[in-house]
Amino acid sequence: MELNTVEGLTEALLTGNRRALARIISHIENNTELARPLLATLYPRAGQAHIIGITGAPGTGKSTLVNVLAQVYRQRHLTVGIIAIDPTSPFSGGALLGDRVRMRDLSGDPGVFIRSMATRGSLGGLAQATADVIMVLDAAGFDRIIIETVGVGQSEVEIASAAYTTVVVEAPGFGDEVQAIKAGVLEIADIFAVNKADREGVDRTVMALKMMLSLGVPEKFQVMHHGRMLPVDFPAAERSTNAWTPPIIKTVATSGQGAADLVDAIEDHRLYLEQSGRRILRDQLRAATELRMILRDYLLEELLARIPQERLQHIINAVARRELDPYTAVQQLVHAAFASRNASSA
Ligand SMILES: Nc1nc2c(ncn2[C@@H]2O[C@H](COP(=O)(O)OP(=O)(O)O)[C@@H](O)[C@H]2O)c(=O)[nH]1
Ligand SMILES: [Mg+2]
Repeated sequence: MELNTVEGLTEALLTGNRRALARIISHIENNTELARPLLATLYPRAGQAHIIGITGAPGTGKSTLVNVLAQVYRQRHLTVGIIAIDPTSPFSGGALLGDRVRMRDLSGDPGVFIRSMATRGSLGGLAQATADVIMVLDAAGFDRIIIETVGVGQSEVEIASAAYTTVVVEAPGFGDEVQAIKAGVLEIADIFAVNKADREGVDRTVMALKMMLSLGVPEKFQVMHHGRMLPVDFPAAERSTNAWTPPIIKTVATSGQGAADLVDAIEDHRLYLEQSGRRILRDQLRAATELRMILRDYLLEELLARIPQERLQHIINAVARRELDPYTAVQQLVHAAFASRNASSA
């Protein structure tokens, strides 16, 4: 099959060709000429996968946990796509941590596809590239897609918002604090995994989480700040029934203990989203997030393309010398971009 045309690649992808999958992802990562036509062709084919975000502080055991989760899903005859954003994730070389005998099952299994995303490029670029790769894996027919991110900052929250179910991983041994509070990812948790349950202090971590949950955690949508990008009734609809309390699951990723319970919790949440109608709301949230990301990049690019380099440099210098404040500068830049547009179209 021709693997250098949009049609050829798409056809091959849909019949399970892994080489086509890898090539399509490369086109997207390198933003080649084929990237946009491929994305446009594949977009209607996606929408079936359940997307799971795994986030938490470095060292809590996310990568190890993702490996065992994938194994449980494989035992249940579901296919799994894995995307690791954390550059330190031990996926890439196939050399996995933990119990190597158990882990061996993943490599060479055609029902598993693992991809590490480089953190090069702008952060917004990474979030967008990740969303695109998720979509491609979805179109390729993977039943479950797992994304591992380190829970710090807006970019990770954006990446996590691509997930239907977000698992926040905690571990004892980081002091008494719950790491998720520090990282600002508490609000996006649908499920808590307290990993390293073989370690001392696990019950204290569980207690701390329970206490926080009893204080009431705002729901996912409330931290996203989409404002006008969301349908007006979105928050009201999400708030109307608050039937999901994030469960706390103890796991030992290195032995696989608790992994089946965690998968059960993820599947419960998946059913909950579907039966309560919230999957549709989350689709809207995902669409809003994605549109916002694309729009932001697109508008910035368009704007910069319309402003002469010397003019931009002039404004930058003025801001640097504090002759101009950055807000007024932006106003001037936007005005200049529109003015040049009107001039050229006249
Ligand atoms: N004792 C113990 N160690 C674990 C467990 N899960 C992961 N680890 C270890 O913790 C370290 C960090 O794991 P990793 O999965 O890379 O964490 P990540 O940074 O969150 O992806 C590795 O040495 C793992 O072997 C666990 O349940 N118990
Ligand atoms: Mg990792």
